Amino acid sequence: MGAGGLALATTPVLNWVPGFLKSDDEMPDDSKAKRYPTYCEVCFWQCAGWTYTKEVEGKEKIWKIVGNNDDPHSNGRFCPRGTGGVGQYEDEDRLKHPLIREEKDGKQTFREATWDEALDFIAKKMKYVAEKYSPSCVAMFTHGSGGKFFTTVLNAYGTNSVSAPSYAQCKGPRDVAFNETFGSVLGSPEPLDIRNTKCLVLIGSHLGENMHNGQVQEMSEAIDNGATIITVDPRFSTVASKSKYWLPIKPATDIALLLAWINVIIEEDLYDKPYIEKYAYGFEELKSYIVDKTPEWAYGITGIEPNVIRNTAREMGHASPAVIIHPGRHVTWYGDDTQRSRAIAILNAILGSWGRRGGFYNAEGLSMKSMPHPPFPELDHTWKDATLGKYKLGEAALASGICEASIPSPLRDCSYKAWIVNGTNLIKTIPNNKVVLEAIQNLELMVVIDTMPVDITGYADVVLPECTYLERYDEIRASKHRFPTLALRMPAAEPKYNSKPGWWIAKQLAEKLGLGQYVPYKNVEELLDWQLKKAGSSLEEMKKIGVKKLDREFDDLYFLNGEDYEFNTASGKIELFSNSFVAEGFDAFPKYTAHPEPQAGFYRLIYGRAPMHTFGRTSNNPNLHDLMPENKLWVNPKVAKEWGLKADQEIWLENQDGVVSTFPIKVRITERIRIDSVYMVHGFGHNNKQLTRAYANGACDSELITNVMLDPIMGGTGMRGNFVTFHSEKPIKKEA
Ligand SMILES: Nc1nc2c(c(=O)[nH]1)N[C@H]1C(S)=C(S)[C@@H](COP(=O)(O)OP(=O)(O)OC[C@H]3O[C@@H](n4cnc5c(=O)[nH]c(N)nc54)[C@H](O)[C@@H]3O)O[C@H]1N2
Ligand SMILES: Nc1nc2c(c(=O)[nH]1)N[C@H]1C(S)=C(S)[C@@H](COP(=O)(O)OP(=O)(O)OC[C@H]3O[C@@H](n4cnc5c(=O)[nH]c(N)nc54)[C@H](O)[C@@H]3O)O[C@H]1N2
Ligand code: SF4
Ligand SMILES: [Mo]
Repeated sequence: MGAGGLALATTPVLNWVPGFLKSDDEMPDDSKAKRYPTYCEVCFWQCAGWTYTKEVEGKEKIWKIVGNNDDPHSNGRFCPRGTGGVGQYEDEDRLKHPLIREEKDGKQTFREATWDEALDFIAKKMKYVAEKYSPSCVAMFTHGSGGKFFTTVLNAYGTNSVSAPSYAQCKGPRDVAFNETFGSVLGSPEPLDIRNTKCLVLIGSHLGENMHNGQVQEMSEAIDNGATIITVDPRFSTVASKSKYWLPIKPATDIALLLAWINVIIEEDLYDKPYIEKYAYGFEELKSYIVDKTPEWAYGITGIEPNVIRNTAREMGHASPAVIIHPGRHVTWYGDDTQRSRAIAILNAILGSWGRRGGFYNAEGLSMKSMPHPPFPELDHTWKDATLGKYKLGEAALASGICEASIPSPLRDCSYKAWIVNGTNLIKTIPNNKVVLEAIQNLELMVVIDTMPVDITGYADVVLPECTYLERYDEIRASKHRFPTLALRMPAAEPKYNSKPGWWIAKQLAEKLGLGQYVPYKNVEELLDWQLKKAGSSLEEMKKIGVKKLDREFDDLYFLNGEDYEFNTASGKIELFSNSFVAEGFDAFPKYTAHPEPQAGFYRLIYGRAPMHTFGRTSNNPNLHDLMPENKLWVNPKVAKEWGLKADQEIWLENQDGVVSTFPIKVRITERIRIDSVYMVHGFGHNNKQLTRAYANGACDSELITNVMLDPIMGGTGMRGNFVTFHSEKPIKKEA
């Protein structure tokens, strides 16, 4: 297949974002190159692209990956991590064979096993757990594509306890808040009309470091078109440097700022009156509630001056309805996160941005059909039982909740006995890993399906090496966007070593469990072709085009002027006042509550992303490791001076509970961080020596996050209430 016709779509100025493919001349032009459609697995944005191969010494080799022009997630260009994805395939530290834990001379080791042996072992143990306890005592954790194959097997076996860290450790509070307000959980990609917006407000969202591709590109387009960017962040983030206003807020006080903005917008009549009259419920109550939440009140809490609060509110009001207060993504910060997200939802509502051009559009997608199979068995316990009746407004299983419910307790008549962990490194992902470790000690079986030897693989009874996304077929990506799209991932190379694709592993396991009728296809090609034909395409067509754009069913991307609309909420309206919160004993409107502050000599530990890495999953990737081998601790110059810290000096961190970082971290002295906080990128400080590049490089934020502030509404794990102090030499570790 030739490689012509790859001119880039519109090209916003992206030179402030490191590493994006910049122009056609970086595209493959070798006429001998073959290309295979894929979508990226380096992060969860799932950009669609092409994997190119070329012949080297008579053998076809993976060469490079570029974006697919028809794909709205990538618009034809990949971020540096996606471009570096070839490194996942090439990484010689990858998991190579199935492994079974065994005890030899009193020592625990892993031995290599065949696939048959490993899967027989798992099926036997799962049958035993089903008989001795119940199939519903098996839980799965999964993050990333491929999860559906395993979920089907588990549903057929008799459990629905399937959870992802992208809920209670990431966007759960936002999902609940937006669902209660607008009757929608937003999803991914978020339906934000950023390219048409006149004003974008970022509360912590650090786009440009958070590299969610389409959003970064659209923000650049909006900036080029003169949109106002307002960034609220205790740190001068990359996007703060592109913003008209940077509000260096005191951490943990955003709710006060949001309420003051609502105050100004209502008091100064800047809200969208006809919209509110037509669509909203509870405006008068809101108006009385915010009377005293003035900019002067918020100033004392947030440190943001009243005139700045007023001016930024006016910017939003004048841009309305083409304004977006970004709902954020990783929002589990301080335990009152659902309420902070509610404040964001309410602010968007009064500005009339929901359903409007330059605000939130109405996304449309398609769901893939399942091949007919027998009904799933009845469940004697569900994931909801894990939380003992708490968090009724939550809509998905909590990964942290399942961990807790795996530790036997008199409060429960059943605890989880076995875990299947697919593509999530729970030890570094769920805060307070003491609970995770205690849960694991109580399991009768833990199976880990991963591509790399990470923390969690070290605790498994059986490790199953999945091949990388470049070596496999996977589920069809059928995401919602301005129009529905389908995207295919197919292998561009044979699986290396003795690794296998997830779909194959799941199907084998189903058959060994006697559940073959739930996976009624010979191979994944047959399944995908069947699904694609139901959706108006075929495997053959998708292999050629990679991405198929479908027409919208309805022409309703935005509301028409004055259109009647019923929201999917209890009142059928946008709920400014939340009756369901009140019914569950929570405040109808978001309330600011003060959070603990660091003691003298301690600094709030905040963390975030870097453009060239995704969590800990890329730190050993040979391409990306070279771009950023370790993280550094951002320290304000005043603090550095007080402590006598020098640039690049290695220090150890100790948190409020006496937990000391395993590895030291280098100091980066910069004005770009407030004096009450320090900052590091998450995903470094790996403990597994088999990660030959990533081991011991930088420090790990997760181990210092021992204080978890639980969100009472949905169980999210607030992680930013931890404080650290510095040691220039490694202190003797205290018992925490
Ligand atoms: N390159 C890259 N991009 C990614 C990822 C990745 O691993 N790498 N991961 C993806 C995923 S899964 C997610 S969920 C998103 C997360 O990305 P975002 O949703 O953008 O994450 P946040 O936690 O909002 O962003 C961290 C920012 O919050 C600031 N901050 C800390 N405390 C406060 C506070 O109290 N108030 C305010 N206003 N700001 C504060 C920090 O200084 C930092 O700049 O990124 C996605 N994109
Ligand atoms: N301390 C701290 N904790 C956090 C965050 C933070 O910023 N700081 N962020 C939170 C957020 S927003 C999120 S979304 C979660 C993310 O949590 P996770 O998704 O658990 O994050 P990763 O560290 O990327 O772990 C992914 C695992 O998947 C493996 N993997 C990669 N590709 C494949 C594949 O193709 N197949 C399989 N089977 N495995 C694969 C990787 O090797 C790695 O072990 O973490 C949350 N937890
Ligand atoms: S944003 Fe980057 S890493 Fe994420 S899916 Fe797209 S190209 Fe891959
Ligand atoms: Mo996330």
